[in-house]
Amino acid sequence: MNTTQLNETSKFLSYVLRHEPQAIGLQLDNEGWADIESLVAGAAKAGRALDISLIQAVVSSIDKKRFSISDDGLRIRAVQGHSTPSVSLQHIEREPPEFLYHGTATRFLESIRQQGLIAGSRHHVHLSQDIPTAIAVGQRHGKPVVLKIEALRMYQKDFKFFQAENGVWLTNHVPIGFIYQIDVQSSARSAL
Ligand code: HQG
Repeated sequence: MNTTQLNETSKFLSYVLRHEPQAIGLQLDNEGWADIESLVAGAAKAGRALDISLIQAVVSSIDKKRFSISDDGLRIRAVQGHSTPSVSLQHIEREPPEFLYHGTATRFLESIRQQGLIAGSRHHVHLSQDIPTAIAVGQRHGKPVVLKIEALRMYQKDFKFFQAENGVWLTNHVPIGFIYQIDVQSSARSAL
């Protein structure tokens, strides 16, 4: 199994386990679990050779822990990042640290200034625990920019925070008053 094969399989699993299970006739329960046998059968019908050893290799090789397999080994799910309406994962609600970070791209800033951070097509706004992770997330969209979020102050004002199994922090909406843009080089912060 080479890295390309693992990455491609990971993308395919993200697609069907987070966004479009119906593309291969797969059912997810509302906690996001899919039967591995049905996943393999659905993938085969769609012309993709997938087997349990490849799935296990992807699950254990990805440092971000995107997926988890049930204790009985029969089911798999994505631990966060869903957009499909068939899933409503009950994430653990938690008190966040004082600050969390959101990586985005400069082209979104104007709209974020108007609306704050919104979940868009996903179920939550995703927040990172550290700046390097936020930079990597932002780079996926263009020229990265890191926003510093006053998470604890939000929590004290009754905004809910959740933590996915892989450590990613989630919330429903971040109003503009809790967001600062930080200059990653000098770590100075300014109002957005
Ligand atoms: C932006 C990855 C305009 C938001 C990562 C982001 C993450 C706005 C984009 C996970 C906005 C949505 C999620 C507003 C937010 N106006 N744009 N008001 N509010 N945005 O991909 O956070 O690799 O849905 O800044 O590790 O980039 O998939 O979310 O740029 O945890 O496992 O709208 O995906 O994990 O983009 O990434 P996304 P994200 P995986």
